[in-house]
Parts: sequence; structure tokens; C-alpha cells
Amino acid sequence: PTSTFNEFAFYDFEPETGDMLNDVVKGLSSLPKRLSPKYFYDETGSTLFDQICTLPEYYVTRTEISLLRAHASEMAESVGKQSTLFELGSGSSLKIRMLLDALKPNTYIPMDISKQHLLNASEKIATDYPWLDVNAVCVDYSQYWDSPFTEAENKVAFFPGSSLGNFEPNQAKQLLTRIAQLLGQGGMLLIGIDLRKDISILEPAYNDAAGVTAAFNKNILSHINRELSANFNPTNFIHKAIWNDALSRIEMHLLSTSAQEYSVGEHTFYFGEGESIHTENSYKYSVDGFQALAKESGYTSENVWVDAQDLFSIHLFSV
Ligand code: AVI
Repeated sequence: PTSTFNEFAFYDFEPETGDMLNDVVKGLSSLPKRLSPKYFYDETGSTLFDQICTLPEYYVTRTEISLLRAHASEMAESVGKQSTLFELGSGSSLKIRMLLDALKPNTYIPMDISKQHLLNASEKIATDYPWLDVNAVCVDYSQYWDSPFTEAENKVAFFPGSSLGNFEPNQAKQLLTRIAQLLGQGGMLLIGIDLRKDISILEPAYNDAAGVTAAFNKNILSHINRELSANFNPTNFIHKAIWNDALSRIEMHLLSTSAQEYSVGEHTFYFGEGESIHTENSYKYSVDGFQALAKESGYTSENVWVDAQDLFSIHLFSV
């Protein structure tokens, strides 16, 4: 641990100093241009994402929260006696508090790429739950997976928010497989997955009237400016979100408003008028489709909870 406070420990695997430059240069050299959605989440991006979660159009968060509220004790019963709770991509959310109250684990291990956000959120949890050991891990869980906690017993992972939907299905499978390895035989996974639904609900959820999602999308350029000495003018790009039915995903793009050119470190990139940078996919699954993907990744379905409007699902799997 790099710092300790009561039962609080912080492990920093320094995900920010990773290969962001290579990654960004590679993405902007591809055709079509793309950037990884993990670069949304600097401090500003994480704060904007928290705002997205409260938007009237973004049904995802409030639906997952009401499912947790309605079924937390049943979920805890189905999970059984698991004492170490991992959370992948922990935000500053209410969700984990509902689970902590219901599951009462001994140890909570939040994992997140955004350092200050993780530190603030997990310190608050440590203060509010004096009976809980908190081991926060700052990590890019899509890349690095040597957990210092593999030895822990009775593990359960919580992967909320349909964040798995931001991975390509084959990457999602790989990540699920890694999580299964971490959990080990008898481990449990509680995972929130957004469902396929009508375009009239999906598109506004990613293109809200207040423009928060647009700001979130454009912030990826500000993050790159700061981290990699680039000179993007985010106001010269337009936010676009479209539903791709064939691939069952929402796509987010940044469209160049004119022919323009920007540098990232030593590299120069040219953008044609209307040219897109593809910044995110958010895959939506059917309940059966997701259970099939999880089965291929080594899981057995134990239970699933869906709201009355079929918007969102929370699945419980065992390894
Ligand atoms: C984090 N993730 C599940 C969000 C989503 O819905 O795909 C990210 C997001 N992008 C735009 N709005 C929200």
C-alpha cells in the first residue's frame, strides 16, 4: 500500500502512465479514426459521467438503482456467504452502499482507473463503514489483471452500470474470463447489463437535451490535450450518438466541423470536414444473449432481475 488510514489501503498501479500516447496515436492513425472510451475518465470526465447518471433521459443508473433497492436482500441471499467484495469501475455511487448494507462483507476492493475519484469515493466508504476493510486499487482493469487479492476467500465481484457494454463482445468475453479467474471456483459475479430496446429511448439517453453527454464526449479531447500536449479545440467537433441495430450498440462519434489539423506531441493529424472520431460503443444485450456470452466465459447463471419495463438487467453468475 502507498498510504494507509485506519482499515483503508490504496494500491496505485499507475494506469495513467501507461501507453496512452501509443494508443491515441494508433487510434487517430486508423481509418475510421477512433479513441478508446477509457480516456473519457479524467477528473472532469468522471464528474460529467456522474452528471449523466442523473439525467432524465439516462434511464440506466436509476433503473439499476431501483432494481438494487427492490431486490438487495434477495440478491444477498442468492450470493450467500461471500466475504470479499470487488467492485469494477467504482464510481461515487449509491449502488455499492446498498450492496454493502445487504451483503455485509469483511473486505471491499474498489477498482478504478480514475485516481482522485477512486480515492475520494473509497475514503468516504471507509469512514461511513467502520467495520469494513477497504483496499482501493487504481488500475486499468481492461489491461492489468495481477490482483494482489487473488488469495482472498469467498469472492464476489460487482460490475455495475453496464460498463461491460463498452467493450467489444470478444473483449467482454476475455474480461469476463479474467474476472472468473480472479474469483475462482465458487466465486460469484453480480453484473448490471443494459437491455436492447426501442431507439426512441436509446438515442436520447446518449444525446440529452442539456448537452451533458456532448460535453462528456468532447472532454476526451481536453484530456488528450492535457495528458499528451495536444492542441485540440473541442468546440470544433460535434457530438453524435446513433443506434446501430445490426450490431446492437449505441455509437458515439465526434464529427469535425471543418477541415482542420491538430498535433498530439510530435504527431500531426488531419481531419476532413464531417470526418468522425469513433469514441465509444455501448452494446445492449438480450437477457438470453448475455447469459450465452457469460456461459462461454465460464459462468453458470444463478439468477437475473429485470425491471417491469424491460429496460435493464442485473445478473448473478457463479464460477
Ligand atoms: C459507463 N458506460 C456504461 C456508459 C454507457 O452508457 O455506455 C458511458 C456513457 N457514455 C455516454 N453516456 C454514458
